[in-house]
This record gives sequence, structure tokens and C-alpha cells, in this order.
Amino acid sequence: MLRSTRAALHPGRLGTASLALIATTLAAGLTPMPSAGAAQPAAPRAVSRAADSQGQGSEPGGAPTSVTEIADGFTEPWTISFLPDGQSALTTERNSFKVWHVLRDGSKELVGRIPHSVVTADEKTKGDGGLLGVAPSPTWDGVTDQDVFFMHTTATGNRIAKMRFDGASLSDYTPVLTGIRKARDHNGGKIAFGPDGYLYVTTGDAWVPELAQDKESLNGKILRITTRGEPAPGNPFGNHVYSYGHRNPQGLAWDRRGRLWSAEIGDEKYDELNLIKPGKNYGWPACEGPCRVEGMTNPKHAWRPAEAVPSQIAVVSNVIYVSTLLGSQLWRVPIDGDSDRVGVPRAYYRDVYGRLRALAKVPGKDQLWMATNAHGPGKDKILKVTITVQE
Ligand SMILES: [Ca+2]
Repeated sequence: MLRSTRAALHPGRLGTASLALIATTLAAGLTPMPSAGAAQPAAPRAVSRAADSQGQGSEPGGAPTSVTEIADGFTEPWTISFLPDGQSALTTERNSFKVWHVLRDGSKELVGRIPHSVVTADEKTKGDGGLLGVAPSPTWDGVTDQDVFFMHTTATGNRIAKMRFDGASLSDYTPVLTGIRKARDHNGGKIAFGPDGYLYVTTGDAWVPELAQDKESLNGKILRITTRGEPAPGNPFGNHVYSYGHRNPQGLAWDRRGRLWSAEIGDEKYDELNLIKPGKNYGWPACEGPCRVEGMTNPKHAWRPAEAVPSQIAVVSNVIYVSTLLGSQLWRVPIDGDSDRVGVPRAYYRDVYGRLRALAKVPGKDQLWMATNAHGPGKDKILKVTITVQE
């Protein structure tokens, strides 16, 4: 595949040296390995190319077995979040600020645009700000609870805002948490309610790496907040911060033990899959990928950017699925039982559907909804991935 062309679409993402390294290791048929000093648990593992796009449901925890189209007509959908009844989902478009209500039968309706939104791209550079994450209240029913939360970029910074959604349209915009620094990219942007009922938020370092190590800053963090935008009770530092030392954290998902996992976009060397624990320091900018710096928490898996640039994650039957942009594939990363380890990752659909960003588990089913990304105005689709789990 034309990796150099892909990399060229992301100026500054991969240097010439990195491309040369990746080209060399790909020629050898191996996933690039970490430097000799890297800690073993997080080392990228060799992946057999022959394993790609297989999957007959024989893996413990299941594997993808079929893909069908749910709906089309989207333009760069950023995230998918199901309403609590599991019968429909909301999806956001980053650059148009539109919010679509998509039913399981594939019908869709435009329910509004999020006001005060701005994009961060200019004519020459791609930016990743705009309308980002969406998370309905866990008790949303459209009547007594109509709250839906969004993360978006505004003229003054990134913020969490709340709107009312009655099942037909959005109204009553209310800022919830403001003052998250924005930049052209490194804006984070995923939001999700945890099993504890609090809202978790990923924020990027906004191109100021030292903010990730500043526990008083909202940037380069995973935040844990109330629906009023206050620090959630029990946070490790008594403020909004749940974990720190993040560069551009993206997807959030909880496993069967209620543990939080997050995918993170690194710089030129490694992207990461992290097991998130309160108060831990995930290393940026001292560490990118696995390292041996005291006090830093290493990722459970790391990828070379050409294989990943991860976006969102979802857990089905104790397996973490990771959508990727530059990698243009869906990674399957099995959790090793109830341990802190993961098994051997496997990639599916390389370059079949192009860049993959939005991803969500369908409540109550062994299915994912996954959206294509950047095929052109009105040309992106939401796909249904069926996971076959053998007992
Ligand atoms: Ca890290």
C-alpha cells in the first residue's frame, strides 16, 4: 500500500527517518519492534499478515465475521454513542457540527447543529478540532431526562456543553466545563459516562507538552467530572483530573471488571493502548510508548503509527476493538482474562473501508457500529460489524 502517500496526508506526523524504519521493518515482514531498552509488557508484537481479515469466530472472546452497511450520507462522522435504550444512536460530524439520530434499521434524521462550534483547520493544514464527542445521560429517556453532553471546539477553547434532546431535536445549549485549551490538533475529544455515572473526558496537550504533566491543567488528561462540570467525588488530586501525562488520548471504554481502557495517539514513534487508573502518570512527554522512567505507567500495547493512529475503542466479550485512521484497519486486542495483560492483537479490514474513526458497541448485542472517515462530502457510511462468539 502507498504508505508514503498516506503519511504525506499527515504533515509532521511521520519524519523521513520513521518512514525509512517502517519501510525496512515492513520489508522484513514484521511489526516494528521497540528499542532495546523498552519494557517487555508493552512491546509491539509481530502480527502475521496472513491473519488479517480472517476470523471465523474461533477466537476466545469471538472475532469479527461479517460487515454490513447500516446507513450512509455522512461527512467525517467523529463519534457514535448509543442512547440508553440501545435502539438508536447519536453521531456527530466534526466539521459541519451536525448531530444525526440513527436508528438500528438505518434510518437517520438530522436533529441539530451544536452552536458556538469552530473548526481548527485552515486552508493549508488539517486540524482535528470541531464538534467531537457526544454522550447521552445514562438515564436519558427523552422525557424526564433529556440531557445529552458534547465536547466541541469554540472560539475560546474546547469545552463540554449540555443540550436537551427530546428524541426529535436538540435545544437549550448550556456550557458545562469551559477553559480546556485548544490547538490546531491534539484536542482529544472523546466523552463517555463510566459505570460510576460520572463523565470521563479525554483532552489533548494542545501542542504544549508540559501541560500534560501539570496536574492543575485540564489539558493532556483524562478528566472525571459531574454533569454540572465539577470534579467528580474521589478524584485523585481533588480537581477534575483522573489521570495525566497524556498527549492526545482518544477512545474510552470499560471492560467486564469495570476497568477503563484508552487509546492514545503518540508522536512519531508509538501509539498506545492504556489501562487507566486514577492518579497515574502515563508518561508524556518524557515517554512515548514503553519506557523505563520512574513514576510513569507504560501502555499495555503500542503500535507504530503506520499501523494505527487509534481513534475510538469498544469492548465486546472481553476483547478491545480499536478503530484506526492512518492504519485504516480495526484492531482486535484480547484482554488476557481478568489480568492486566492483553494477548496478541490482530488487524482486520486493512484499507478495505479506508480511515476508521467512530466506533461503538451496540448495547445488548455482539456487534459494533463503525464509521468510515473522509471519503468526501456525504460519502461516509456507518457499518455494522458482527462479532461471532463461540461458547
Ligand atoms: Ca504514554
